[in-house]
Amino acid sequence: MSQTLKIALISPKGPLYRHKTGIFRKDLRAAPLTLTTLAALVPKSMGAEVKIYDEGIEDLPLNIEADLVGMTVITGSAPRSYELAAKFRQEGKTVILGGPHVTLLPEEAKRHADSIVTGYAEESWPELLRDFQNLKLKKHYTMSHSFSLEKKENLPFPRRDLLDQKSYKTLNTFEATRGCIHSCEFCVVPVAWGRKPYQKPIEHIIEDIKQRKTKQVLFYDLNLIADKDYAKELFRALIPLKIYWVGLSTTLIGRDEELFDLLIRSGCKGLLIGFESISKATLKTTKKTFNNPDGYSDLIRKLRNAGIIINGTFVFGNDDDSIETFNAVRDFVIENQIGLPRFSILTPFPGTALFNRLENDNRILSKDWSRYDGQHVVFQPKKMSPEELQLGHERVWKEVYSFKGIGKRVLGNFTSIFPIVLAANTAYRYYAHNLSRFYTCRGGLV
Ligand code: B12
Ligand code: SF4
Repeated sequence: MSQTLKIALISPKGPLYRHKTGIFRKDLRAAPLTLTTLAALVPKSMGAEVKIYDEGIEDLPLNIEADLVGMTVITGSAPRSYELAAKFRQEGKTVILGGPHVTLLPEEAKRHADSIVTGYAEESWPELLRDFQNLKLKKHYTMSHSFSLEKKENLPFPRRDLLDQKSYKTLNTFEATRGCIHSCEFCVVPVAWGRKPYQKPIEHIIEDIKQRKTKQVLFYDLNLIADKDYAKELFRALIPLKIYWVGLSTTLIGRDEELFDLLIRSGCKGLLIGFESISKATLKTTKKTFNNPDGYSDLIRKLRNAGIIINGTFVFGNDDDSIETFNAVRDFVIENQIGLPRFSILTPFPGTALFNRLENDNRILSKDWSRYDGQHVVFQPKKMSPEELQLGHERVWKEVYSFKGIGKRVLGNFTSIFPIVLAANTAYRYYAHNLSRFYTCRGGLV
């Protein structure tokens, strides 16, 4: 080992999210917080040199100078992560793997690493680094039951200074909370991290935003309103900053007037909302029954009237979906003028209740994790063939992002961030029309 400990933190590319030919154009690339957070957690007393590599924006150098390599792994990037891990280990580097996929499948990940970290790593990562320096590295570090984001000593501000600023649309990404209180059948969140919201002290988030001197904020929290009281407090604290922000919420945002009012006053201009389906039967199967399709149009209108752009997400391939579902969802999205709709193919991420159900029914067709990216069919659908699902999904993307489709939708979204909406629509149009080029196999099928 060199005298100064050298740490390389890498986010390996997935099939859709890759350098140069990647499908996520710069307009859709906001800086992830994973590696900047890990970099900030390296104890200063170690005097380590830390470098960050995001393979989604740059090719990795042929020779990375590092004693220890930490990689973040999501399911779609697992094969690439394991390939890189083998190369680095051959070169004598110590490889640590962490992230959602490692948390879901620790035994698999262990086979490819010197050590793994499961769960959130605010406490375990510094412990691992100290053990490494003392030549006492353990095989597995995990999040303790008492883990909390409330302990200020665990929360240095992310090292955004280590990122290549030019390659991202914005570095101003933040998170106030992690986790979720719901348990939708397809979701990795309750399985990986438990049904619990982890919350940072509000003054900590406000200080981070202030230090960035930014007026435009993107929250990565998977469900910012999981705990409504906390959300109200956060929104109240955002009001004096006079920023505008975008983030993620559930459809429940429309059902609490005080929360909704504070949301608008806090500067919210865009929300990603998982509508998932317009069928009650499907929502029942997926255990997302708090979504009520009868109320979707009213909610969408309410948000649009408040000047909030909706990034509405829909999933195809549930057991009640048939080939009629594609046109029904397409028409719903266009008629309701959803500003930025997104579609994915139902993906049974390993470890989820959905994966277990399909596995028990012998309906998993592929365990090539690189295809677990929401755009490939990896299971046998019930009311259509895998090919019909793949092609129907691709067709909806194209029709919703045709010039006519964009025109009809954005007409209802003349808000203060209209130029951003237009740019994002253009980026999604590119995505829609190039999707098939990014399939990892012929026609996107197994
Ligand atoms: C930014 C983001 C992206 C970015 C960048 C992806 C990346 N590689 O980071 C983009 C937009 C490209 C993206 C794409 C996709 N994403 Co995404 N994304 C996120 C998001 C919103 C934020 C990540 C983040 O910054 N989190 C904050 C940091 C601090 O938390 P963290 O990443 O969990 O890291 C902590 C721990 O997990 C741990 N840790 C993580 N990695 C490591 C590594 C080491 C070495 C150690 C020690 C610890 C450690 O330590 C950190 C501190 O506690 C998360 C959701 C979320 N809020 O986490 C989804 C998430 C990671 N994405 C997800 C998915 C499904 C996707 C897509 C498939 C979506 C789609 N249909 O297109 C694609 C996949 C693209 C591909 N494979 O090619 C899932 C992953 C599930 C899975 N099993 O794979 C998540 C968890 C969201 C969800 N709904 O469940 N995504
Ligand atoms: S509400 Fe969203 S984040 Fe929460 S469990 Fe359901 S899909 Fe996952």
